[in-house]
Amino acid sequence: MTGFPVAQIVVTVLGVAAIGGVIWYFLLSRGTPVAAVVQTADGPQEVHVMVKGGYEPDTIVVEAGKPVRLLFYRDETADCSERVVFEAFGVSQALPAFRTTPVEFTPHDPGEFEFRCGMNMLKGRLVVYPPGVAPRPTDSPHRDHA
Ligand SMILES: [Cu+2]
Repeated sequence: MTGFPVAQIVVTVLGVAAIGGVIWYFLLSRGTPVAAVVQTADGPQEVHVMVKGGYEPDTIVVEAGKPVRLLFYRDETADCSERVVFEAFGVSQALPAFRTTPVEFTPHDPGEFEFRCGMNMLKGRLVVYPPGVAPRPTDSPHRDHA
């Protein structure tokens, strides 16, 4: 359920990377979701997630063994999205409407972990890759849209 074109996400990612002067990468996973990670200087892997009838991106790719800070901006008042749950990490966090709420934890083991709303309707995936084994960046984000 992506609301805006990939090109716009790329522009945003480039802008964030330029502003932060940080290492960044993004990739496409199974067609639609785009996960952008910014490795901040002080450690946490930061990812901004828009919450509006779903999660965007709905696939987030991070490195194992390093702290993760997910910044959820909930752009709606619909009850469905008022809580985000990462069961594997013991997280059940309320997300006030029209605010950014950080969710922080450290994934120690590689794997794929679901996250969801409190009602188990909206879903996303956290993909944790082994330390130092970054996924290959996608050459062209438009490749799958030809
Ligand atoms: Cu829900």
